[in-house]
Amino acid sequence: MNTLNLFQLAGLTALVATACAPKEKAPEKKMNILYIMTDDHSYQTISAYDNRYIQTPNIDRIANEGVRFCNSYVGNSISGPSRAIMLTGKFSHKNGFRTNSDLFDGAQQTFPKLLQKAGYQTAMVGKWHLTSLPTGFDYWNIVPGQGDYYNPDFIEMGEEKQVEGYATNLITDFALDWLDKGRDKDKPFCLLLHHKAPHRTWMPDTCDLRLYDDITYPLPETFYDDYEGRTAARDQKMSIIKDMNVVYDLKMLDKEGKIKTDRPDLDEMGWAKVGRMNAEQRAAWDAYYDPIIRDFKEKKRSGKELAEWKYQRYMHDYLRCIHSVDRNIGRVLDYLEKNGLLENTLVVYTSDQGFYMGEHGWFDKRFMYEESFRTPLVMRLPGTARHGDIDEFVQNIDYAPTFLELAGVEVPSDMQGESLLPMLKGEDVKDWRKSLYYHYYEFPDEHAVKRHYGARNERYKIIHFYDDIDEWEFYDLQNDPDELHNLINDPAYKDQIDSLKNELNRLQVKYDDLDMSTYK
Ligand code: SGN
Ligand code: CA
Repeated sequence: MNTLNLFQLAGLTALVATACAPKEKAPEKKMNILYIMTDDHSYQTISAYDNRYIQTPNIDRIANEGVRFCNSYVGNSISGPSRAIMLTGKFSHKNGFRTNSDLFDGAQQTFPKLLQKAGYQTAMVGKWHLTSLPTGFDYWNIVPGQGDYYNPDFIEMGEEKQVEGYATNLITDFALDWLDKGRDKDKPFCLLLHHKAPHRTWMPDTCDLRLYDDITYPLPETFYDDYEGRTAARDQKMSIIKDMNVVYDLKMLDKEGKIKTDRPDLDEMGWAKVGRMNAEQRAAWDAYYDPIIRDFKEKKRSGKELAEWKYQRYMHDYLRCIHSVDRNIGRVLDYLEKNGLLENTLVVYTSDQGFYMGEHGWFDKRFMYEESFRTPLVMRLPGTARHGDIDEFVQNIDYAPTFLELAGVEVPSDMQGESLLPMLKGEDVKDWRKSLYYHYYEFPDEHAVKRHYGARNERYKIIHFYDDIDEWEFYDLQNDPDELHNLINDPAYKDQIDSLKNELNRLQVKYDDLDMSTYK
C-alpha cells in the first residue's frame, strides 16, 4: 500500500510549514567553547612547535585544522596567577592574585560569569588552583590544590571524594560525561578542561611506563649554563643538578632504605605519592622502577654522569605524561566529531605557562626568559578562512575578550586584553600590540626566583629584578636567542636600552602597574 506513515506525514507538514512561513531570520546558533589547558606543558614538547622530543598528533590536529600562535605569552608565569589572568582578562595586580598563596576573589568579574549571563552552560573540570572555590559555573569538578596523579581526590560541586584511576583519564572522563549527559543541550556551552599533568612530579600512567625507553634525549645547549652576568638566574633553586630530588622527583624509592637524600621531607612525600596506588597500579609501577632503582644503587653515578642521568629520567617521565594528555585530547576530539560538535565549537589548547626542559640546567618556570614566558597556544575555529601561523604577540589577558566576543557579549572596558577573534577570522589587525608586559611576584618561595617585571618587543627584552636586589637585564633575542648575554652595561646598545625602558614605562602606565609598593 502506498500510504504515508506518521513520520513521513510529519515531515511533509514541516516542509510545507517552512515553505509558507514568512522569511524570519533563524536565531544564530552560538559557537561553543572548549578550552583545554594543561599544567606546565612546554611548547618544546608539542610536535606542532618542535619535533625534537615527542609526537603529539592530537594537539597537532587542532593546529593543523586551525591556527598555531607562534608568539603566545603569559603575564605571570605561575599556575594560579596565570589562571586568574585567563579568567579575568586582567594582569595579576588588577585581579589581586599575584602568587599561588593568594586568595582568588571569586566575587569579581570573570568571563565564565558573563557567558553564563548570556545563556551559556559553563563547566570547569580538573585543576583549578585558585584557593577559593569556583564561581560562575553550572557544573564544576576540581582537584584540590595541585591534585594527585593516582586515585586523586575531586571536589564535585562542593563534595569531596577520592576516585580510582589516573588523573588525565579521569579529568577527561568527567569532562566528556558533562558534555554528554550533564548539560542543557539547547544552550551553547563553555567547558574549561584543565589537566593536572604534566606537573611535577611527572608520574606517568602505568600503561605508558615503558614508552620511549630506547630513546636518549639530546641535552639542551645551555644545560651547563654558568649564569655569568645574571644574578637571579644564578641564585634560583630549580636546577636539575642541584635541586631535582632523586627520590621525590625521579622516584628512586628504595625498599631497602639505602637511597636517602638531604631532603627527608621530599623523600617522604615521594613515598606518599606511590602510597596512593592500588595493588595493581603499584605492581606495574614497581615492575618498571625496581630494576632502575637497582641500577642506580649499583652505578653510584656522580658529577656530569649523574646530571645527565637525571635529565634523561626527567625527560622520559615528563614525555610519558604528555603522551597520555595527547591521547586523551584525541578522545575529546573524537567525541566532538562523532556528536557533530566539531563544526560549532572553538577548541583551544594551551598551558598555564611554559616550562624548562633542561635549558639553563633547569626544570620549573617563573622567569621572564622565553621558555617560561612563552606558552603553547593552538586554536581551531570552524568556518574561518584563517589557517596556519599567527605571528602577532598574544598574551593570556586576551583569552577572556576573545571568548566574550565570540559569544556576542560586550567586552567590559576594564579587561586589559584584546580579542583575538579578528585575527582568527583572518581580518586585518591594524595597530596590534608590538610589545608585551610581564610581572612575577612569588619570592621568597620554592625555587627562589626573584621578583621581576619587564617588557619585550620583536627583537629585545628588558627585565628588572627587584625586592631583595636591584638589577636590570637586557637581551638581543636576534643575536642571543638563549638569553645568555646580559647587555645592560654594553654602550653599543644604549639607544635600544633607553628606548625599551621607555616602552616598559609606557606599558606600566597603560596597565596601571607603576606602584611596586602595593604588594607585600
Ligand atoms: C609545587 C611544586 C613546585 C612548583 C609549584 C608551582 N612543588 O609547589 O615545583 O614550582 O608547585 O607550580 S611540588 O613538590 O608540590 O611538586 S604551579 O604550576 O602550580 O604554579
Ligand atoms: Ca603550572
